[in-house]
Amino acid sequence: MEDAGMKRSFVRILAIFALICAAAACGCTGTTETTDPAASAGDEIAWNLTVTDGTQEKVLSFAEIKALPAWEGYGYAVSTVGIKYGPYTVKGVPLTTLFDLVGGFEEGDQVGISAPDGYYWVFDDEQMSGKGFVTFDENLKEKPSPDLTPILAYEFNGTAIPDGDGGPLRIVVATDEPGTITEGSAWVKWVDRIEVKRS
Ligand SMILES: Nc1nc2c(c(=O)[nH]1)N[C@H]1C(S)=C(S)[C@@H](COP(=O)(O)O)O[C@H]1N2
Ligand SMILES: [Mo]
Repeated sequence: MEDAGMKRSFVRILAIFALICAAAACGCTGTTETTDPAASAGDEIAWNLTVTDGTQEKVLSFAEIKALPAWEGYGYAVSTVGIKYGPYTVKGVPLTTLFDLVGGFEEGDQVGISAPDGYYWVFDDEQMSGKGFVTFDENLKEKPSPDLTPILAYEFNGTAIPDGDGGPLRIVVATDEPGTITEGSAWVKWVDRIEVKRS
């Protein structure tokens, strides 16, 4: 009798746990929520970023990245299949700030961003100055681009970026004002290497 009752509540707990896991894995609402206090504190996150220009190389810890001058704005992306992610408030470090650590970024240079899953994305110098991106309004109608800032983000909506959303470090093509959607393909997840390719 008591055994059956315990079994039932165990099954119920398992079912709730499975639901939570499914919701976390899905992430289809595009909102970011984390209640993990360690994740919001953020500084203990074990992750290294390599910044290089092929000659000089700097390896930065997550805490060292958070100690750099921060940039805050908005991010809103659309995937190739039309799923919208965001809008988020985003916080991170402009890529140009990172390049100051390895001799700066100059006209004609390009930027290669890599992640451990093998994804690789390139920004040209026009994009590094915030231009030359395709942008959309909330109805996914193409609209003229405001000035954009490619950043290495470590917070969405005031909390650490969960792994499922590409954290702890994700590229965001960010804006000063909400309401502009950028192409998700440039929002590299799990960034671990950023390279300036000298012209
Ligand atoms: N590391 C990494 N980042 C990535 C990708 C990827 O496969 N690996 N896919 C990109 C693409 S094509 C899109 S549209 C967005 C959102 O992809 P998702 O819907 O698979 O999360 O992440 C981008 N960042
Ligand atoms: Mo995509």
